[in-house]
Amino acid sequence: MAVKLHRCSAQWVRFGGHPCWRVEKALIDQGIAYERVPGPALPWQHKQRTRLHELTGAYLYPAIEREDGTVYREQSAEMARTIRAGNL
Ligand SMILES: N[C@@H](CCC(=O)N[C@@H](CS)C(=O)NCC(=O)O)C(=O)O
Repeated sequence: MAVKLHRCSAQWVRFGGHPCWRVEKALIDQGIAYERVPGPALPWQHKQRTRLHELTGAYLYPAIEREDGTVYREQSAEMARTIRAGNL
C-alpha cells in the first residue's frame, strides 16, 4: 500500500522551492511509500487537472491521497513539515 502523490509532471525539476518536489522529497526522506500520479504541468492546462479538482476543489498541485481515501492539501511547505514530523 502506498499514498498517492498527485503532482505536476515536471518531475525533472528538483529544487527546494518547487512545491511538488518539496513534498515528494519529504516523502522520500521519511521513507513513505508513494505512487506518483502526475498531471499537466503547463499553466494553460490547469483545467485538465480534473482528478485533482475532484479531490481538492482546486487546481493546484501537490496533493496527497491517503490509503484510506482521505485527501491532504495545504501549502507545500506546511505539507512537507507535516510529513517530516511523521503526522501524515
Ligand atoms: N503556494 C503553493 C503553490 C503550489 C503551486 O504553485 N503548485 C504548482 C505545481 S508545482 C501548480 O500547481 N501551479 C499551477 C498554478 O500556479 O496555477 C504551494 O506551495 O503549495
